[in-house]
Amino acid sequence: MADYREMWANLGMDLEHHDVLCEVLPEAFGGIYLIQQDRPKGMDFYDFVVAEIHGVRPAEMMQHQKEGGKVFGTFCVYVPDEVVFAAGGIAAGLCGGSQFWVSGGEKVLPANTCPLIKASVGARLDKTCPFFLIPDMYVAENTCDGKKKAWEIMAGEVPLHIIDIPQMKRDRDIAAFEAEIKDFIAVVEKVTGNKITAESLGEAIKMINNKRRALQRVYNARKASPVPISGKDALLVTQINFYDDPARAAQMANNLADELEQRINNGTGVFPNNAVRIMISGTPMAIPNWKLHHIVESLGAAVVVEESCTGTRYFENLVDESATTLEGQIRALAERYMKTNCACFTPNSARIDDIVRLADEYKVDGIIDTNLQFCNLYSTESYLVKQVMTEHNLPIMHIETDYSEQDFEQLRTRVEAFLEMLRK
Ligand code: BJ8
Repeated sequence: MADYREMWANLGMDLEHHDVLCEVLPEAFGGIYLIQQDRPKGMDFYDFVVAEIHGVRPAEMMQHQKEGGKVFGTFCVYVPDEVVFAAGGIAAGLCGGSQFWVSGGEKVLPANTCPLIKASVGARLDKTCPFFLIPDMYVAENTCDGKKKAWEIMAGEVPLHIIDIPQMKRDRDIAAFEAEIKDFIAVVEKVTGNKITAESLGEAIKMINNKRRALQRVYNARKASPVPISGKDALLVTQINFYDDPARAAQMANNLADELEQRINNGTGVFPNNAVRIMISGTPMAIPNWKLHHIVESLGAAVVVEESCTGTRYFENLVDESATTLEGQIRALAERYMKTNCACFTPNSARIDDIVRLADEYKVDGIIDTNLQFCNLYSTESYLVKQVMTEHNLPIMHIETDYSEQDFEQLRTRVEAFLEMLRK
C-alpha cells in the first residue's frame, strides 16, 4: 500500500493499532484470494482496491470533502443511496466485517451482540478504520435490536440520522417509508446545503440502477456451468460495490461481466463442470468476511449465488425510472426498497420464496443458510427456511458463525460432510 500515514494521522487514527491490521490483511487476502487459479482478469481492479483498501477510496472521499462535498456512512441496504448522490454527496456502506474490530465493540456492547455490530462500533471507537472516521454523518436504521441500541452509543461520536424502517409490508407501511425518505431528503439537503431536484434525483436513480444492472450481469454469468468466476471473487465484487464510486463500480462490474460472458462462450470455468453448486443464504458478509466462502470453495464446491444483502438482495430490484416528479420518484424509491426481504420483517415469506427461486435459477445442489452469531432474526427464520426447502427437496444445512477463526475447523468438517452427502 502507498504511504497514507499523514492522511490517517489527520483523521485522528490510532496508527500503531492500525499497523497491526495493515500487516495481517495482505497475508489473509493472499491466502484466500490470490491462490485461486484462472481468475478473470477483471478481478485485477478489485485486488488493487483491497491492496489499497484504507488509502485510495478514503483519499477520494476526503478530497470530496475538501471541495465542499459531504460523506454519509450507511449500514443497511434499506438506506436509499440515491438521495445522497442526488444532493452531490457520497454514500458509503460501512459495515465492519473483521474480527480485528470486535474487541473494540465489546468494550461498550454486550458480548452477545452480533459481530457485524461489534466490529462496526469497534472500528469507530478504536479509530482503526478511515472509512468510519471520514463521514460527516452516519445514516442508521432500526432494523434489529442490536443496531438500534448501538446507534445510541455511536450518536455520541458522530451526527447520526436514523431511518425508521417499517417491519411489515402493507400499503400503509410503504407509505410510511415514503414519508421517511422525505425526511431523509430534508436531512441530506441540510447537511450538504444542496437542494434535491427531480432532475438530480432522476440522474442518481439511473446511476445506482446502472450499478445494479452491472451486478446482475455478473451474477447471471454465475448461472452457467462450468461457473466462470468463483463465489469468493463474486462476493468481493459486491462487497467493494458498497463503498466504491457507483459509476466506476458499474463500469468495472460491466467489464468483468463482458469477460465472464466470453468465458461462458468459450466454456471456460474456475471449477469443473460437475462441481457441487452451493447457495449461501442469510446475513450479510461485510468485507473482509470471506470465511464461509473460503471453506466451501477450498473443499472443491462452487458458491454460485448469495441470497443476502451482500448478494442478490443488494441489486435484484431496480427503481422505476419513469417518474419525472419528485413525488413520483420518492414513491418509486419506497416501492423498490420495500421489496427487499430482510428477516427484520414479519412475515418474511417472500425471502423464502426467493431462496426457492434462486435455487432453481442458479441450479444449486445445496443451500447453506447462515447467520452471524447472536442474530436472532435470521437464526429464528432458519427454522422456516429449512421447513420450506425440505418440502421442495432442496438439501440445506444451517450454520451460525462469527468473524473469529475459532470454529474454522469445526465448520470445515460440517461443510465437508454436507458436500459429501450432496455428491452421493
Ligand atoms: S436489510 S440483513 S443489511 S438489517 S446487524 S440483522 S446480522 S443482528 S445486517 Fe442487515 Fe439491513 Fe437486514 Fe440487510 Fe442480524 Fe447483525 Fe442485526 Fe444484521
